[in-house]
Amino acid sequence: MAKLFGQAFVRTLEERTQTNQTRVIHALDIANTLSPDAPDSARKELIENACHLAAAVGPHVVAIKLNYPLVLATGVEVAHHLKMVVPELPLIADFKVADIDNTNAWIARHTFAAGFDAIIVHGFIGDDAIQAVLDEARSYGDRGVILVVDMSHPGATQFIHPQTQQMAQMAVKLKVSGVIAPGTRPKHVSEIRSWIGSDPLILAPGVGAQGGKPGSAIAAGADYEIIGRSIYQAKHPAIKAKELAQQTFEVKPPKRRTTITRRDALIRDIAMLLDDTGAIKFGSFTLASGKTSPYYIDLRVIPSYPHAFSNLTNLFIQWLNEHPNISFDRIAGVPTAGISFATAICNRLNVPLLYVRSTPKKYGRQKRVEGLLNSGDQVLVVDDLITDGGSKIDAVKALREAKAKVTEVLVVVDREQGGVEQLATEKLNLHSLATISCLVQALGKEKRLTKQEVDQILAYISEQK
Ligand code: NUP
Repeated sequence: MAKLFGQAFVRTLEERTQTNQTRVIHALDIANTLSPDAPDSARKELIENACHLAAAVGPHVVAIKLNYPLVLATGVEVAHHLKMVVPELPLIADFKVADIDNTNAWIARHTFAAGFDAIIVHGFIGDDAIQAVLDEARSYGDRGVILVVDMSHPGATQFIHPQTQQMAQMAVKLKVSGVIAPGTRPKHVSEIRSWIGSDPLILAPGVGAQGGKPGSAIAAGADYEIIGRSIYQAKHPAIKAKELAQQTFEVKPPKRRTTITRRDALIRDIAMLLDDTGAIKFGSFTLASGKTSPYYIDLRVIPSYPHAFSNLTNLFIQWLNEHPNISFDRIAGVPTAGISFATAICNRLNVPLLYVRSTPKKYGRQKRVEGLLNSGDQVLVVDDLITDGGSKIDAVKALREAKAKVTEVLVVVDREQGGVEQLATEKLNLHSLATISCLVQALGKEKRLTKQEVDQILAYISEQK
């Protein structure tokens, strides 16, 4: 798959979609009400208001978009102030860049240097002038570039819309991070999706104040809806943002070819994360059984890498969101590694945590399940790895004795050594973020393992089955 510009930016949006359950980008256009004659004090106040609003709506949006009036009124340093208050929120500069290559490069430089994560550029200026921005995006550590291929206002149908298809094709050729499509015309959003394929993001403004219905652009194939006035002019912007987040998230987006590529992307991300942290190692290792293995996995190191740990938690949550049929009241961690993963997931999802001791407490009521469990609670069991499933079955037995209902077990890596079959004997379904063979193949694709190594390890894995 072609690598799009602004991978980190795109990933952050995708992760926030899952963790915060929203597909809203807030257009923080609050300077639209400031008179150009306003005194300096009003401009300072504007920065404070912008920060205040961003912090309030932050949990319900994936990113913040800033427009010209705000930046003209406050200076480009508004980005820096926002980064201090909401560092987790990507900032998009809606500058609709539309100049010659040299000037565009300078606009992009100033924008990225100020801290913006992505910039919006007009498509009609042609590929050389867009390429100048892409070059800057790359030299500033791969920032995002979003191309306007259509717009949401009525006049867009005069000159822009007739050229949309060609601009969409150029967007694919240039591998931009995403495109702007009209939230006021969902039919055109689906057309644009069919032209650009599954990879580039679609950001659709025009929802709310301009007449677009919340969720309708998402239903037509957009990834995000850009919403301004409906939020910042609301009596309670955070409540309104939350409501819009729900409306955009509960919509079922049309099936994209990405179901496959997203799965592949998830496996690739896990593979890279395990490789980067040394949680997976390749070579020749002597196992406790005395046998040698060409790989060794120890996921207990991951929590010592806070960034990787947080990313792995996001991947767990992404997986859970993609499997809504797996419902649970509580999550139980299996000692020892499973407890740290279960804790992180519960914390993010606001779900009660349990954990299961490997041996009963020596005093008191000899409990094995720690935490609050009601009889009949549906419990999801989480662990790092599964080999043959022994420790999972043991934990499930303890949970069932404590009157929990347990049918689902989720692990990061399935070593494919009979875990699925063993668990099935206890009426348990095993789910894994990745199997060992998928991880090895992904590392081969990423050139972290040679073809010969991949073949050798895959042969070993199938011998173990
Ligand atoms: O086609 C476009 N339509 C549009 O509204 C492209 C845009 N970038 N926008 C911007 O999205 C617009 O300038 C404003 O910042 C935001 C929509 O705000 P609102 O209509 O929800 O208040």
